[in-house]
Amino acid sequence: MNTYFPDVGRIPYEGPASTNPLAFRHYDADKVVGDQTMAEHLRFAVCYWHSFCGTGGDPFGSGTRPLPWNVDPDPIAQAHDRLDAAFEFMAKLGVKYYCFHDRDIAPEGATIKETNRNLKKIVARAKDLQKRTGIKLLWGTANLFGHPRYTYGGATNPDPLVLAHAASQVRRAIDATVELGGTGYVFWGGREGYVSLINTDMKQEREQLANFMHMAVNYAKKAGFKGKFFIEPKPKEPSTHQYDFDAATCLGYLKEFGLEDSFQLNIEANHATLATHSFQHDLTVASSAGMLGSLDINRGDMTVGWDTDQFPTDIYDAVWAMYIVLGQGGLKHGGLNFDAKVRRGSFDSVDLFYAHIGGMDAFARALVIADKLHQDKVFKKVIADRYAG
Ligand code: XUL
Ligand code: CO
Repeated sequence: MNTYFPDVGRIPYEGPASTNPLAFRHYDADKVVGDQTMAEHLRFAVCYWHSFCGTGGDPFGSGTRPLPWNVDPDPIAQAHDRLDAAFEFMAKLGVKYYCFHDRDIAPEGATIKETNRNLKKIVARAKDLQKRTGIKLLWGTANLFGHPRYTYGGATNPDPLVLAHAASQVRRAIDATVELGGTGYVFWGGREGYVSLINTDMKQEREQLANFMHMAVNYAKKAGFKGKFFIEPKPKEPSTHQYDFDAATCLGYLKEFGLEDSFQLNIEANHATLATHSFQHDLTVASSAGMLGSLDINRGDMTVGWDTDQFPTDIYDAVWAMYIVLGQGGLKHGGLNFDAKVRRGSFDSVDLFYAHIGGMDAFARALVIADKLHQDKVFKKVIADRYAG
């Protein structure tokens, strides 16, 4: 496997003094921190949609990334090429997990039957590549926001035919996740919300979404899913208001509809900040309720108000995240998924390596610092003293 990134080899660990941009300075996969290796603590996952489908385009301009794996005119051949590129990249980077939406890995066909067949074919190939490389699926999900049919939502759509389509799509995405051994399944509801309350029955939509989630849980049990469902909170974008607004809203929602035993939360840094919280805030809300399952580690730009999905480089944010993860004894079913994309100007294929190496180094360094903070018990003591009365 040396087709798409021929100029890059396996990324080595060279230590903090290295000036080689294609080497890790802090992420040393087998180094033991506390009771586990860095790889076991961090469980990094490469994000399929941004890394292998993202064109670099934005609302003001077209794509800039060449994406040589997305050029074959036959959509199935293209999906195969994309898988090959992803596994070559992950193996060279030394990341053990990945995450996808159904439509990132396999194209939609002319009919539902054809779409389902496409997904099955690609899943078989992914399974084979997983076996050959030892790379695993962290979580799967269904894209219920990209196709025009989902303009007014998937699970909350007022049209029963669209709702049925969404349900059948989630069923297949759960099958794919089970087949590939994923330990998580994510619900992120980009269009499960409203644009205007004038034409929205919020009570009906929230109930409809909960029924949908119950159906997914029941189906997954039958399909042999042994992992956890995760809700990924986000306040807005693309909807004006999303029902999965933030961690606290989602916890209340899960309780209100009796879903709290089957679900945990997947907290994303840039979603927390869009909700005018910090990453640390939403992680603490989830973790202190025993409901923190997984993390999407990116960051926003505090001077703009949208989801820029930048690679994480802020060491303070990363330390807090790892302090909270270590404090709850790790992530059983989840991991750290890079829901991040290279900037529009970073169109050289090597830039994808630089971006991941930077993010992995930031979190590896943060893990060591967070472990020391736990050992020193400085914050624990301050808090214990403060509440001693
Ligand atoms: C969108 C987002 C999603 C989810 C998966 O903001 O974060 O890509 O992570 O659907
Ligand atoms: Co995300």
